[in-house]
Amino acid sequence: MRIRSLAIACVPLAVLALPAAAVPASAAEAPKFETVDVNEDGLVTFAEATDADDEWTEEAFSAADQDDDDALTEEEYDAGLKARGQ
Ligand SMILES: [Ca+2]
Ligand SMILES: [Ca+2]
Repeated sequence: MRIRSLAIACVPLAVLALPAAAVPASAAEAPKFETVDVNEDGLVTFAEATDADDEWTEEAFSAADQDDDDALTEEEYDAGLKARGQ
């Protein structure tokens, strides 16, 4: 009885784990602007970007930072993700 209920408890976990394992890392969606902007000042700094998403490089960040203020607005961030192929 005890073993059987344990087996039943494991089924939902196995089902949940499957879709995540089936998605290749490269196809994972980049985090949203609101998620990345941890201090909610409406700008994403390089530190915030790389903390949330290690795909950001300094080059990609600089290219996305259209006005060179070392921070990305939501528009700049989204454009930067598109430039990266996301
Ligand atoms: Ca911020
Ligand atoms: Ca900027």
